[in-house]
Amino acid sequence: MKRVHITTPIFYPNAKPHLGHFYTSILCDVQNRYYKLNKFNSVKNITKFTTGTDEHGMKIQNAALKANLDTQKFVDNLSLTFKELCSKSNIKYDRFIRTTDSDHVKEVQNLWNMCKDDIFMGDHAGWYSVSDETFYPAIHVRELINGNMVSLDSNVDYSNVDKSRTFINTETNNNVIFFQEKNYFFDLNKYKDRLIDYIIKNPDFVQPSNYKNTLLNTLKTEQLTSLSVSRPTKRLEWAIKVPNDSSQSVYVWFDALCNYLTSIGSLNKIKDPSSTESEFMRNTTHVIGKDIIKFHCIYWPMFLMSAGLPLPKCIVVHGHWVNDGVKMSKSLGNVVDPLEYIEKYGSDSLRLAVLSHSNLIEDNNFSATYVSESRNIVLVNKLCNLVSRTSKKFNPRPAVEFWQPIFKQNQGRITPELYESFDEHFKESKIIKTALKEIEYNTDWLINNYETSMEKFEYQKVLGCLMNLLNSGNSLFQNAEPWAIKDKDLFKHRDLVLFLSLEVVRIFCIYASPIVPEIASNVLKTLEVPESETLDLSFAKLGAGSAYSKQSKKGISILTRVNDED
Ligand code: ME8
Repeated sequence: MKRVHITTPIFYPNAKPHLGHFYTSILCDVQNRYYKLNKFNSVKNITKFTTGTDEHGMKIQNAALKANLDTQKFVDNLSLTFKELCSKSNIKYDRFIRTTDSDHVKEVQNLWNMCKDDIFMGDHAGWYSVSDETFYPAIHVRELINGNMVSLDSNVDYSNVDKSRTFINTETNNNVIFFQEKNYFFDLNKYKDRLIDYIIKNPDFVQPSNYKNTLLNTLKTEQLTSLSVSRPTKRLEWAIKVPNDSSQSVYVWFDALCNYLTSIGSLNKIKDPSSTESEFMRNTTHVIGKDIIKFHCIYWPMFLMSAGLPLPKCIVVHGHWVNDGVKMSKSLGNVVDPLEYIEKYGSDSLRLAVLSHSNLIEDNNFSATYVSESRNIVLVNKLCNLVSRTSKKFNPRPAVEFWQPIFKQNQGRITPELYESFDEHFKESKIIKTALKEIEYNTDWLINNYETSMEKFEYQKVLGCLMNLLNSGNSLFQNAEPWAIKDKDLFKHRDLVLFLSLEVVRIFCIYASPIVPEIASNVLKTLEVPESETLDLSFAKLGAGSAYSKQSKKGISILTRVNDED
């Protein structure tokens, strides 16, 4: 038995969620559902999947002010829109954490106390981006003068400049403001070498490796300054107070990162290496966008080292969804609303669309056609149509179960003897042989690679193979024309075609169930696949499980096309 913890970032509820939030959440939901499947090696997993909203900080405080709403009311309303996205997208979390939850407030203060030896008070002057909730060094700051980006002048005191002047940072192009104040600092430098060493010794800690290499390079070449981990309460009221010093409020990122601990349980329990809570933490996979690497791959492990808490198993990073090359973001307003697509095409179609057209390394461009094709071509034409075709009335009723023991005896392998035995029955076994080779090739690939690919979040590869499998089932049916077989001697031929088509559908649905859970479950129910077999990969082989072909005059209809114009 293994305990597994999967997390999305907790999102800022300063606006409604968009496709980027949907994407990270789907990557996690698929991973969580995958871990719930029984594997070939029969390791049972207990999973915990957490998501939520990051509700403190200046960004939220300002957004509530702008909306002229009480801050608590403001976050209550927007947090609900993130929950709604989960329920409408079939994202099944175990806990939706809000940083305003009372247990979390207590654990943030606990974490602060555990890190206390590395926290000190100091004077701070620097450029802060409220939008990114982070300080930027002066070399990454420019003043916007008549549309031109002008470097700062080291001889100028920027602490008292006119409020109408505009400064931006060159990393995210968001506005920055100069602050001079007393803050608590965390000593990052103390853990730098230990972190570099850890990342080198644990090559999968940050994945995929392109992000790890850039991170290591940054860590090795750039000077780390101490991190400011508090703000004066008079400037930041909407925050958790520093223990024993209410004049200072905890920095929103220190607060937010701690959610990953709170959602497991109390910090004191996590600290005990023999506890189940500690096991969850050691087996945590954080999934994040590349915009927040620094916080998760530098600050977070350092806070944990300082507190004497276990590090997560890995941090999986993905690229951004972009619109005309620019990152989709709430502040720019260039976003795609996932609910619009879910309402029109269904959640499975959007899940399938984003996962078929993305990988972790690159940025991805969204197109509405992806969703329409996922629904109309893949789910309706290829999957449900095959179910419908196999269920259209055949006379006499097909005895597809005749073939099941034969495949079972051969453990789903197509031996030369089995080919021979087909030849006894079939005039045209070439079609069957071709289809069998393809089906066997693809199921072999899944048996050997599904687990590794899923665990590396290479969903696109898995989908590629599943599509090939589905295509081979459709070609077999189309080419063999079982509906046209009227010769009694060839009924076994006809039933083998039906059997193999059903097997393709059944195997496809078991493997695809984490990605398109709703349709996979509907199809498997229609085929009367016993529930115990739907969640177990050992049944996802030719002849290894049971499926029943119901017959109806028109064929069973599970899903219909959506007209793009509607
Ligand atoms: O950063 N493409 O919250 P946030 C892909 N509260 N993913 C995107 C995206 C895009 N265009 N835009 C956003 C925060 N995301 C903090 C996190 S965690 C302790 C605190 C996704 O609302 C992606 O996962 O700005 C990104 O990292 C995250 O949303 C940022 O969400």
